[in-house]
Amino acid sequence: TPSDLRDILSFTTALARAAGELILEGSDAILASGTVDEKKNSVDLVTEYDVRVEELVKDTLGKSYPLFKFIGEESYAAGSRPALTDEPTFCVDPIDGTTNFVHGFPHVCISIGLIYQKVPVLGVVYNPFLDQLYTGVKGQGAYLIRKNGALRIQLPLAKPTHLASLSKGLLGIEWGSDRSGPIIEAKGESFKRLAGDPKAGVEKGQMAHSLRSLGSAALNFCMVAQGGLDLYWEIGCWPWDVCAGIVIAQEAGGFISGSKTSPLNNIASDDVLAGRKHIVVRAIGDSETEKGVDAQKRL
Ligand code: LIP
Repeated sequence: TPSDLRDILSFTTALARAAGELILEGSDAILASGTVDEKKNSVDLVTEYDVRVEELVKDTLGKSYPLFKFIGEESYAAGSRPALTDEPTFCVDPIDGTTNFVHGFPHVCISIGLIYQKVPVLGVVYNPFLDQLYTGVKGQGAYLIRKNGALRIQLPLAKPTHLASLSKGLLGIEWGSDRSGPIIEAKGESFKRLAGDPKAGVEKGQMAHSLRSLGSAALNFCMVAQGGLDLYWEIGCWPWDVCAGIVIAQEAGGFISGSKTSPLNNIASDDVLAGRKHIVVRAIGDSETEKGVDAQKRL
């Protein structure tokens, strides 16, 4: 119920702040020691703090919500891979932006999402480095909470005239952790087109104002929610990357699309696009926006 969700929101918000403390402590330790491990390849990084933060979050949630299921990035890597069911399920990325974390680039967050009946219904994203706490609850709005107060975030509903097309946008893109030849070539082509399509004629202004890579999927969604990014597009997201951010962006009035419509339908990787609806439509085409498309073919 809405009141259950409000209770879970206060609980997960306090938990995100506690996790944030551990992330800050971990940052000092990791920058001093340089102890970083690789998962699938040399750009897919993990540290002992990814695991420690996930343990803290998983144990704390487990004590207060013993009947809820849990999907987490590090538990998944360790082999705990529960199927997504209709049961309430927490979906957690303990450190989203691990590469930033190990380099001391302060776009790093803990991302706690809740899925009910296979739909993301609650999201808490906290960046302890910049004191940015974003929350979203289905039907109850999205907020940015900082030391000096809470701000409801809501994208303007009207079509802004300054963004008549993708070409005038500030677009969030990510390099991801799969840098194999065909993937990086396809992405590179798309990025090149967005940065200045040679066929459209750069001189005619057919290019995005610029591209940004924040290095954290969750914070990309939050930046869309806040209006700082006009579009966020990534290929290869996992449920814990997107769950909380989807709720925050949607509750701020954003629109989400992807190759499976809901990235959570597929426990493996997926494409995701988030932005104001007319911008997502412009990116991938009217007829295909609702059902979702292979974003790589379009952008
Ligand atoms: C990362 C994302 C980042 C994306 C990477 C990865 P991690 O999560 O948030 O935006 O490009 O593929 O999923 O590994 O830092 O939790």
